Amino acid sequence: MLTIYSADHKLQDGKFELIDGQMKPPFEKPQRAENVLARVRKVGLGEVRGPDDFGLDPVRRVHADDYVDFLRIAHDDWKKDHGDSDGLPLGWPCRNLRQRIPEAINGRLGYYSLDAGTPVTAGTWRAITAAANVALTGAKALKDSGARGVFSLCRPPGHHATRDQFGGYCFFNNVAIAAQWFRDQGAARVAILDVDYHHGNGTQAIFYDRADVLFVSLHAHPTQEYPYFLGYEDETGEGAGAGFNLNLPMRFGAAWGEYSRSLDTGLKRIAEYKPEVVLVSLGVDTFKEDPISHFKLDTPDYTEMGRRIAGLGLPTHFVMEGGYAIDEIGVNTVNVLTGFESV
Ligand code: SS9
Ligand code: ZN
Repeated sequence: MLTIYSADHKLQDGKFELIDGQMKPPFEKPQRAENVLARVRKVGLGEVRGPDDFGLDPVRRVHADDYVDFLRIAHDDWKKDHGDSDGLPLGWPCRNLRQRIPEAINGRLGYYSLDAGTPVTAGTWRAITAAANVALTGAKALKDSGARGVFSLCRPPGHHATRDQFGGYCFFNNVAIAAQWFRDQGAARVAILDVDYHHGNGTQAIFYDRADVLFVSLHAHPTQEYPYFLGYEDETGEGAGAGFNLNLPMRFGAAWGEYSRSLDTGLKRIAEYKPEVVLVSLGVDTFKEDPISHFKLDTPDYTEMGRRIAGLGLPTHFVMEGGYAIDEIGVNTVNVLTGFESV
């Protein structure tokens, strides 16, 4: 399987995230992608290729112009007020406040974000444009080559990013940008399967009122876990998109038995939909040793996950999302890909 990778991901290297009342070194760090890449090479998965530059047009098909323009200058503006540190918001336009864009960078960071766990650094812009290009290059390679599967080793991840908000370590929604690109290239129906431990709130929100992109997500129940305010069972789509959103939340402690039944339910829905292409938001933070998660998947389960996804028999674009157990992120991620190829 072809892998797309850019070393520019290393430019997203935050000093701290605010988590559980403490400033901690970020869990979302460069070594994650390096360990996945090392495993891709070790098992001889296939060629590793750098991204092409697609420019910002395909990004703007998913994200608001003002949000894209904000991200481009956010750290420069932060630096003017606060010096060289990472930018983090600490106040949001919540209930009983106005939805206005203030002048101050602190206020704009709040307006355009979901949480204070996602540092905006000097290198963020270059890293996130590279990640979007990695996803787009993978999409194009899948379409042009007629291969069964392609792996876009995106970092930072993307599935929490909405049309105009960053958070959950995500800035540009890489999988949504790639899905929209397939649509714009003529694919009538596109399905996204999100197997990251966290609900893909950004991806869901972007496509919620559309029938041309089916979103299916398996995740920790939002009543217990981040992002807390989206990802419930009763969110099934609206307007033209009614019936084209499927959330399969599971409580803390879910292991392969329960997880695989949800996976089969999700895959059945995707098969009924008859998409021309499937995108997989591939997070492996469902792993039993993940430091921020509470599911119990084990390393061989990822191989079986790949096999079951291959059972769809559809062109499949794997897009990297989360996974924070640094020592096992490589083997778990690549097991999904080799499992897929083994069928
Ligand atoms: C957990 C805080 C989680 C955000 C996690 C984002 C994961 C992206 N107590 N913070 S895949
Ligand atoms: Zn996650």
